[in-house]
Amino acid sequence: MFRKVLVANRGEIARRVIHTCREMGIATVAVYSEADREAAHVWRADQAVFLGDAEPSESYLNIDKIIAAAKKTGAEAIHPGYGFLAESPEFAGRCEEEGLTFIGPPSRVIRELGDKTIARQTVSRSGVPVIPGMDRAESDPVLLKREATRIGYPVFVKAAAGGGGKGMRVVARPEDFHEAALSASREAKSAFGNGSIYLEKVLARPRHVEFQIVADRFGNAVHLFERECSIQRRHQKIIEETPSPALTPGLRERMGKAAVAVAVASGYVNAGTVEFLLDGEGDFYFLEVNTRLQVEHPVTEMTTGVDMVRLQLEIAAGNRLALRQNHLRQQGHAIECRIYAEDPEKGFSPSPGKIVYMEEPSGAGIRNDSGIYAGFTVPVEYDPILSKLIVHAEGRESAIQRMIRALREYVILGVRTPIPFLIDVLQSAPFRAGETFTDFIERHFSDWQPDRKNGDLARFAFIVDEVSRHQKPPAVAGREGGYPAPWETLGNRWR
Ligand code: MV4
Repeated sequence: MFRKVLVANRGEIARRVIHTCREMGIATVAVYSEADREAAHVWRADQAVFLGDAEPSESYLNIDKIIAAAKKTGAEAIHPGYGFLAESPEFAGRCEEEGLTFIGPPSRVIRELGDKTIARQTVSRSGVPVIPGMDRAESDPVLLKREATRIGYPVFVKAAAGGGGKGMRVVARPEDFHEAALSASREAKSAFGNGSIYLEKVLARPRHVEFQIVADRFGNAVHLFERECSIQRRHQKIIEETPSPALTPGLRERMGKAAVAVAVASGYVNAGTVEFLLDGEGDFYFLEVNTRLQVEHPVTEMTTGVDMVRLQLEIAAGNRLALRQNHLRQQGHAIECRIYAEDPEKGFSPSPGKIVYMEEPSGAGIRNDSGIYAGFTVPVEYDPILSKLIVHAEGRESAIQRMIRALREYVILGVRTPIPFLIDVLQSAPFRAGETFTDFIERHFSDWQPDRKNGDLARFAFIVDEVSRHQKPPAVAGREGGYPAPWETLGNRWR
């Protein structure tokens, strides 16, 4: 096993990776930028290397600086976390050339799966259903329009180098095709440096169900079941859970086998995610492969008992996968809520700033993967994720109850968070009924506003939210003038 690992990331995921390294006796090296001099991931590592200015290109996206930091500190391997360089074939390739182990798939696999048309070809050959459409990118507008007619409107115009929602257009009518294809191509060119586009049939009201896969260098591959990720807004996931309320045991088995077939067909090594869209008829279609550890991996860990980062380290070190598919079980139900520094009353716009006070939920079945502490200033330069709250309980109903309880306990003052919004989503009838479709937020919560009149203890999270806005603690019903909560004693000092 490695003696020292560099973690090329920040925030909650850097700390998450460090935790497992520590449990395995592996020394850790953090990297940080000017904006992260006081960030929690820096303290928790055994060593830390300063990269440079806050801009990602000078810090967490700077391949040369990160490679140099690994060499200087004697790290043998680099864990990229998610985002930043996690799915960069150039970065994985540089690690390979420099004799450092990239904790992820080989650069060739990242490159091939990063091109969505190559991925579609590979997956089609393995017999897994792909969404009807084109298997290669095309730039000739006449040929593209002919393909659109063949597929049938509405069609999805997608960037070959895209994924996660960028460079995508739905085209409903032939007369709109040309303009949409041009603008999608231009957007893809500027976002990915590659303007290639291809077409797919549009699936109506799908669910997003993804399978966690893991494969070793010896051709062994298993899946660790699914995650339901349909609850999102503008391609940003908000709530993830497992098991998916949409899967039957039979469908789960077929989708799991398909996910493993994708892993085998692509020569996959390490942990990855095979995304599917599931339609109303119970038919599923391959969407894309994410070649990284995902934000939502903890729900898989809670229900399978597997430490995903430990698996990644074992596989990267060249060990054989010890897991067997028929030994893996899903136990209970897990839900994750992403806690961002964003204002749910202002269109979820970023809300950076100093966290002046914080109280974290605790108790049975609760996990809080956090990158913050009271006193930390959330930088404006990066993805504003503060933490992920994960709960585990026996069933879906009890997990929802536990999550609502935990969200109500969670106090973060100084920045705005979506906690009151999340509580309302979890309490809503459609969520409780398992109506998890990709249009859920749009359909049920597009004009959400907090319920300001309800000021009882049951909406504690909302109350503290109000306090941070109005800077004067409201009377708390039912506390009979007992001790004020710490945040009630802060007066006006937090803003
Ligand atoms: C689709 C689709 C319907 N039909 N492709 C959005 C993100 C990107 N990874 C793929 N996406 C979609 N592709 C076809 N042919 C609907 C979506 C989609 C979506 C997918 C997953 C989660 C949320 C979504 C929200 C809107 C659209």
